[in-house]
Amino acid sequence: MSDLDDEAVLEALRRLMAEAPTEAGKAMDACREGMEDVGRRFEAGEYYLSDLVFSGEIMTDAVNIIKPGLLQAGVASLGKVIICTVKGDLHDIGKNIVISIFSAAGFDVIDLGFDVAPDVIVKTAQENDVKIIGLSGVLTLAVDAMKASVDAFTKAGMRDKVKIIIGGCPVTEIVKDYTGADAWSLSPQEAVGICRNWL
Ligand code: B12
Repeated sequence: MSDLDDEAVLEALRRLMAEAPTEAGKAMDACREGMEDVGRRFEAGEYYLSDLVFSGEIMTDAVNIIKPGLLQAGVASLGKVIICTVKGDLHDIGKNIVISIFSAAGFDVIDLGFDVAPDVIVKTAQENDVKIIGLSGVLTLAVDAMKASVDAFTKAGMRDKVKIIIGGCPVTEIVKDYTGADAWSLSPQEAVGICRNWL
């Protein structure tokens, strides 16, 4: 992945799905690590923006191949959840993976897309009576946008009516505390478990 060798990545994943589909989660972690290396090589000036775009395309194709292995058996609808990438951040590959996994787990997902303003998230939650909000972001500035989104629920007097989970590469326990979110995770599968417990 980090060498942007799309044929090698996709062929390896096709083989994995034929031989050991239960290992799809590990393959996803490996692809993400590869993407992190792409980011490092971009920072070092070795890769250009076009390489970032290409890495995103490989990741999307990779996820499409391993998705059946990632998805758990479908269950009856668990309830609604809003998922979006926060204001100022245009990265949506991770968000889309989270949506696939939440949908497959039985959540009714409202996908607000990327670069989503806090008031749009609050309004959508109000209008659709949504109790769980998933915020994604990969830029450092996404951390402040996540905090602004959580604060918007407080200002609207709705903070105790919703649970908010955040994710994306800059997210840690410290970021969770800073933003005021209820939980954080980098693993969509783990996040499904957390949200099931909330329900
Ligand atoms: C692909 C990519 C792009 C693509 C995005 C395509 C797309 N449709 O998303 C393009 C080329 C458009 C792009 C643009 C830019 N990018 Co960019 N990009 C990346 C790259 C290489 C990979 C991101 C990615 O998709 N990772 C794979 C996914 C699967 O991982 P993930 O997002 O972390 O998601 C997983 C988990 O975190 C979790 N998760 C994610 N969201 C959520 C939400 C919840 C609720 C939960 C529970 C879990 C969860 O689940 C996912 C699956 O496991 C990263 C490098 C990196 N380290 O991530 C840089 C990176 C994020 N980009 C960076 C930069 C600088 C930019 C640009 C500013 C470049 C420029 N000069 O224009 C622009 C930003 C534009 C903007 N305003 O957003 C920097 C950010 C630096 C910073 N500290 O802020 C990075 C880190 C690269 C680097 N090291 O310099 N980028």
